[in-house]
Parts: sequence; structure tokens; C-alpha cells
Amino acid sequence: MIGTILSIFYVIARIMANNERTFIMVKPDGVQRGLVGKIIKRFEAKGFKLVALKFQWASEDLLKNHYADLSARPFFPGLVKYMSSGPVVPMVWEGLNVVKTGRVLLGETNPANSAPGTIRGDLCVQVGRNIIHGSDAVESAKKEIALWFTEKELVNWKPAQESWVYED
Ligand code: IDP
Ligand code: MG
Repeated sequence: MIGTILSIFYVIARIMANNERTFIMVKPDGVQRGLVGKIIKRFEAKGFKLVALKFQWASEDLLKNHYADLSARPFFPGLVKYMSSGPVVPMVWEGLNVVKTGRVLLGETNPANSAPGTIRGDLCVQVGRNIIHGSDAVESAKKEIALWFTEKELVNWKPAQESWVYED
């Protein structure tokens, strides 16, 4: 009896872990350089699930809000100018440890320190033109997802490949 209850809890905990979400965004340089498809492919090929995606030219207000934690940094005005210089591709991806693993797929903030094989390590050179954003924690992911997407824009679906990506 206790064994059954424990195994039910275990299954629920595993399903909840697989539902972690992160906010990923192709920045204006990634869009201008034609890297949108390549970047999406990395997350798709890994086995993560796309939950939301759009194409928009973000306002300075939205970007200032998105990067509010960095507002005191000297590079902040340049960052807002860069991020509002063209359209971006905001996305939500879901999966087991997707926040942390998403950051691994991105590489380091400074592409010079990013390992080959990572998105920033392979596709860009300078910190101020590092082509992609990814949430740094589950809490910030929640905030960023709510900032960029409405609840209705987050699509509930079950990928056909799910049982081949995760153990039963
Ligand atoms: P992250 O994007 O890896 O999370 P953060 O420290 O959150 O890095 O910084 C947000 C963004 O601000 C970076 O991705 C980069 O575009 C920009 N940035 C960070 N540090 C610098 C800097 O020293 N010079 C110019 N831009 C910077
Ligand atoms: Mg950050």
C-alpha cells in the first residue's frame, strides 16, 4: 500500500519535473543574421517541447522591464538600444531541467568563454552581440514568460516523441 502511494508520488513528481519551462529569445542580431531556424533546431533536436513562439519588434519599455535587474549597469542603455534595434523571437520551451540545460545549450554570457558546440560558442563573438537570451533560474523564467506571453499563448500539447525522450 505505502509502496503504491510512494510510486504514485514518484510518477507525479517526475511528470512535474518534465514540465519545467524556460524563456528563450533570439535577439535582433540572431534574427538579422538568419540564425532563427538554427537556434530553434538546437532546442528541438535536444528533445525539448516548444510551448510558445512569436515574432515581434519589442518596445523599449518591455525591454527595460525584461532587463530591470541590470538597470544600474553601465552597459544597460546600449543593451536596450541593441535589443530594440530590430525584431526578436521570444519562445517558451518545456522539459526536464530545461532552465539549467537551456543555459548549457546557450553557453556563457561572453561568447569568448563559451565552449564550441554551444550556441554562443559556435555562432557569435562579442558579449554585446550574443544572439540569444535564456532565463537563469526557474523563478526568473516564470517572470519572463508572464512578461512576454499571455496565458492563452502558451499551448498545451503532447509531442508524439515524448515517450522516446523520457523514461516511462
Ligand atoms: P545572460 O544573457 O547570459 O543571462 P546577463 O548577465 O543577464 O547575461 O546580461 C544580459 C545581457 O546583457 C547579455 O546577454 C548581454 O547581451 C548583455 N551584457 C552583459 N554584460 C555585458 C557587457 O559587459 N557589455 C555589453 N553587454 C553586456
Ligand atoms: Mg541574464
